[in-house]
Amino acid sequence: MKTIQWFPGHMTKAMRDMEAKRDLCDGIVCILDARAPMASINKNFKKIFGEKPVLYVLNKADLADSTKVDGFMKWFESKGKYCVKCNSTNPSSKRVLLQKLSDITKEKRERAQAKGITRTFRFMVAGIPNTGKSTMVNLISGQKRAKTGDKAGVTRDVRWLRCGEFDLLDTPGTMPPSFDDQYHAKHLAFIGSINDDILDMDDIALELLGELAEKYPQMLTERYGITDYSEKLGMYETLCKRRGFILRGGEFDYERGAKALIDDFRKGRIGKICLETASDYADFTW
Ligand SMILES: Nc1nc2c(ncn2[C@@H]2O[C@H](COP(=O)(O)OP(=O)(O)OP(=O)(O)O)[C@@H](O)[C@H]2O)c(=O)[nH]1
Ligand SMILES: [Mg+2]
Repeated sequence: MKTIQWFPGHMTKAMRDMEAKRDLCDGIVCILDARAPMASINKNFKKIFGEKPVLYVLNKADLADSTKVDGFMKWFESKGKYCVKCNSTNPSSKRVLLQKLSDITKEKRERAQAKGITRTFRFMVAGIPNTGKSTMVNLISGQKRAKTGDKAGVTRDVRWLRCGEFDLLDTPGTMPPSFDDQYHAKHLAFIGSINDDILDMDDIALELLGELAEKYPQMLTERYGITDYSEKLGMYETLCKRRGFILRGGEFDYERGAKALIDDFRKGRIGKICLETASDYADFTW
């Protein structure tokens, strides 16, 4: 497979802006994708977040395998981190998120109240591209003020948005400048956090089939009639056959097959999936 690398110029500027705004903030909301929580931790965030309290949000939990997501919730908590799982497209998540932000700012609020001051609290909303940062800011603000979209790199500049008691800084999705491990880079490609234009979608589809065959084989059987998992290309061809992706002349239409598979995965049509397991990350630090 071709090595995945992607670090567009606007991310350098975004990370500089984020670091400059950090000291204005009472905390950070770090949005992760619940389908690949560890791949969505950008180790460079440590420098940007400094010592501020961080709330880790396992977003898109509606698309993810809840047992594994709960495993990660426990994992974050065991490391002394604030954590919540959420679906930012569902209005009922607003209350849960606000409660967490209130918990994190409790002491500061009480101190301000003791002095008779009413103040707002500032949070920077950070994360890799396409994890739902702008969607979450809109959810909390109760209005569609930040632009959202189902591809990586929609937000281009940092922007403050007043959300009741909180001021939230929506930020562009940012990546580490290079991926030190391609296993996690692949997960980012699967979930749509890397611009599809720089990816070889055939490659990505084959890799996704390989990983699903290992972790969720039954789902491949149910959706695509795949029962022989021994070969990625064989699975790809079964998928194309099942969906009628055959070109004139009888060749498989791999391009349509790849697009269908990746789209099905991203929209949750294959099933509720989490590609990572908390117990594999016992020694993980960042
Ligand atoms: N199913 C589901 N979809 C979500 C959720 N949160 C966001 N989305 C969708 O994910 C896509 C990306 O959302 P954005 O809010 O634009 O993501 P972002 O992190 O701001 O992306 P960038 O600005 O590109 O970094 C959109 O199509 C959203 O509707 C969620 O919790 N569940
Ligand atoms: Mg955005």
